[in-house]
Amino acid sequence: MPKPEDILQPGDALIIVDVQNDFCPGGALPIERGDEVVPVLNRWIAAAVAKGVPIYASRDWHPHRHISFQAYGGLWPPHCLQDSDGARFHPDLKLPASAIIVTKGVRFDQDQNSAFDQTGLAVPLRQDGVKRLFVGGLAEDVCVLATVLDALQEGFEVALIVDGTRPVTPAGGEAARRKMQEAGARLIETE
Ligand code: VGL
Ligand code: ZN
Repeated sequence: MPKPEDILQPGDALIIVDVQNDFCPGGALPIERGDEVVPVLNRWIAAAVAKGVPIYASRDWHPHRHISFQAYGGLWPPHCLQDSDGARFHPDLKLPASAIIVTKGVRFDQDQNSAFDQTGLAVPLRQDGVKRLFVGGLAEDVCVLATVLDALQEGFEVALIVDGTRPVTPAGGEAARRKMQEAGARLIETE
């Protein structure tokens, strides 16, 4: 299987979705084996740094009264509260200082699962001439799915890092993978 350093080239960007404590075992909305994406994505991060490929890391960053929380009509327990430990990136994720943080989920009136949803993320990517995106993180069937579909809609070539993502449920993960592939994403495995 190919290595990240053999894949990444100028014109690419690495998009790391929501690798935050609350989505890992022990967190408020834990994804089974969610922490296993960290060593995989660290290899992609190292390769991106070596190749001068920009790294974007999104984070879910909710106010206490967020519409996605069960108490306010949503699906989820409270998670990724702004400035909380749960909202921090996983401590082993080796993001360089040059990584660009994309904050989402701050609106009171709607959720923003996609890193592109009202963040303007496509703007710096286009300014940098980025054509191909490599996407991994959490969760495969929620925010990774939404991000990949939006990225394709925005006209980017998109590859899902299959071993660098985990779903909330196995069935959800399978359905999400199928949707991403049908929408035109490439599925790549590096481990
Ligand atoms: C996510 C559920 C709720 C995600 C965010 O990052 O996939 N999932 N909020
Ligand atoms: Zn959320």
